[in-house]
Amino acid sequence: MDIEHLEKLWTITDQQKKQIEAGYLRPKTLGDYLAQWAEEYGDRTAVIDNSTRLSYRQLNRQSNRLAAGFLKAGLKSGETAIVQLPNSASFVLVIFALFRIGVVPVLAMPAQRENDIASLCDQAEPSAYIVPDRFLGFDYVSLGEKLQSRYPKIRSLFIDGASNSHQTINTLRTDPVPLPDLNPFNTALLLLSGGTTGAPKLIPRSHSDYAYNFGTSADVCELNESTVYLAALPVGHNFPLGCPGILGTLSVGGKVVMCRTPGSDEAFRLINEEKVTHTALVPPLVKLWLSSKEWDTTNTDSLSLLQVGGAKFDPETAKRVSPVLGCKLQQVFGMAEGLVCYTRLNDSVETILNTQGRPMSSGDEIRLVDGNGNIVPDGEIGELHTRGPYTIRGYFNAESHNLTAFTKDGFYKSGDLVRKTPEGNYVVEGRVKEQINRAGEKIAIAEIEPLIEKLDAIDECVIVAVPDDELGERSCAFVTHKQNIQPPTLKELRAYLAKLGVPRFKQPDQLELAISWPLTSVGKINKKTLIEKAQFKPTSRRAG
Ligand code: OOB
Repeated sequence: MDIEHLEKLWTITDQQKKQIEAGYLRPKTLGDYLAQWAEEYGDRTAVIDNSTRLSYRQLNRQSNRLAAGFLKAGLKSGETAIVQLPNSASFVLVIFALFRIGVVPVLAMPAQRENDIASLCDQAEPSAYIVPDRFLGFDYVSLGEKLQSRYPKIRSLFIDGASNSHQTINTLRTDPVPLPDLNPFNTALLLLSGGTTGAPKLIPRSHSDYAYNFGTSADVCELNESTVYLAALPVGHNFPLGCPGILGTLSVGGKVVMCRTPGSDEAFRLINEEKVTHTALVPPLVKLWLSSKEWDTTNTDSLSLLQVGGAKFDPETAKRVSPVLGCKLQQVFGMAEGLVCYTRLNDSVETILNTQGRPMSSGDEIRLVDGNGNIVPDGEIGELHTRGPYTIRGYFNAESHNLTAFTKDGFYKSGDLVRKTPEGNYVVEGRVKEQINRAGEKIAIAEIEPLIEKLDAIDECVIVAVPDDELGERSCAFVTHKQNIQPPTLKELRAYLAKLGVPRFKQPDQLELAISWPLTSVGKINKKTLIEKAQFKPTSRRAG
């Protein structure tokens, strides 16, 4: 690759230069990739949902027409737009249209509510917000209007579906116009972090690093033209989007099948009807699918690979995947910040059941360090720090946070406690972050505790992650309360949080009253003791 030539065209950082020279990053935008796929795969089906079936050519053409519509509606290159769409063909059209005009989509999850989106608005200052009219009974137009009145910078609310008062994705499309020339090394999309302390941070992924992410993932997972990928997890998440997910499948000419919810009823039906070969799940969903198999006789024989990641997958459940679902298992340990580890399809059963695999790229660097930042001896547990061609060097608009989230030499401090096996695979043992991984969805404890402490009756609140058979981890709020005020019940607490716009998954699953806090020898609250207590009383004040 001739760097001098590229530098004449675009601004390129020194790190990017190194990655280009090493052959990892290519000077091509995501919009250009779609145009190339349309050339190569033409009339093959690219994506289907319950009402739409788009060929590669149609996807390319319609996203060009939507790009023109967005420009006409006033969106400008360099702006951001929050995209909160469920799994649908529209999602793919919308993100490619935005990629093409250099408007950066912030990929929000359908389950997020006012508080979460407000925090994204604070960070990204979006010019547009793109929502469905309704999804799973929830009215997103009202949510959009509320946010628009709170954030006047949001000039347009675009609706996927029907609307009298706002522009819709369907009516927006118009004749193609010349599109801006974009730097492929610039940010193409903003993913949401799992959240460490406080609200999720925004993760800037460039056209070229994301293309490397899904392209290499597609290689490692051995996808090809006959791959039929079921998008069951919410597609704004890095796992179903680019590991290899939707984009990896499209890059090889496969077919993407959109599943609106990840439950087994819809998923099994689609696997059968569309002869799905690949899909990705978080561990709690695997358990649900496995138990559904006991009574659901829908034929799922076409499934050849189930990817499982996002949270620790226990080896006992892992063992049941192949016999019950009749497919191979792949463990995936990844993060929206970049690094993705996979077990390989031809690894031994031992490795696949008991490890979370190894990095997908020879350019990935991993250090396991102790509390002082020193590298731990081989085989011992340390915090995983990583750097590589597709791992970010900083969050979006978060300068002060970046000083602590990355090392001086550019490694991302993942907060995961990991050990390396003699064969070179990684096993996730825990994490140093204050975070709950509830069925793969990450809850930043520091975001919820202060909200609960605002209640008159509550003195102090400490939330802990409690191991849970169904969810992997559930959240338990311990509270000390003021003597003469009746503390809330779990139901009341949840209703209060819901009113503040906290989505259900972030509301505590369990509430326990404490009189005083158990302390460690250095005087910190002993969370281990709290977790044990919460486990000991698993049903005391849990909601049904
Ligand atoms: C994926 O991405 P995020 O950004 O939602 O969450 C990343 C965090 C990791 O730092 C780790 O704490 C946890 O989720 N995690 C796992 C895991 N995979 C992710 N913990 C244990 N075992 C695993 N297999 O979750 C994500 C991104 C790309 C692909 C897959 C998952």
